[in-house]
Amino acid sequence: MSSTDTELKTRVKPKVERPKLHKVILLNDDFTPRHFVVRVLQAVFRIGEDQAARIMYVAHTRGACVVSVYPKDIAETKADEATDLAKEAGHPLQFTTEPEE
Ligand code: TYC
Repeated sequence: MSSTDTELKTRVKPKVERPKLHKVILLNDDFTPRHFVVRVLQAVFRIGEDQAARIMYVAHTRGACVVSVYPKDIAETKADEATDLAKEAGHPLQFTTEPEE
């Protein structure tokens, strides 16, 4: 391959951009019991108890915490699933999503 070929190749933009990942964010509230938050994190995001407890505590003390990142549709489905589980149990716990920078 000549150096000209190499130069051309490195300048070509990929045809398909990698889709942006989206963050699922856990929001604090004053009412949802801590143990319930931990259970929901474990069930919906497949996180172990220790890590779930750490994420819950960060949200509890700072107001919010990133739980994980996923492709947009999966992030939105998981955020809705987790928020719905809480709603069904009568808790105001909420999860939101936002694109990663
Ligand atoms: N702040 C809640 C309480 O004191 C517990 C809690 C933690 C709720 C994290 C939501 O994302 C949350 N019972």
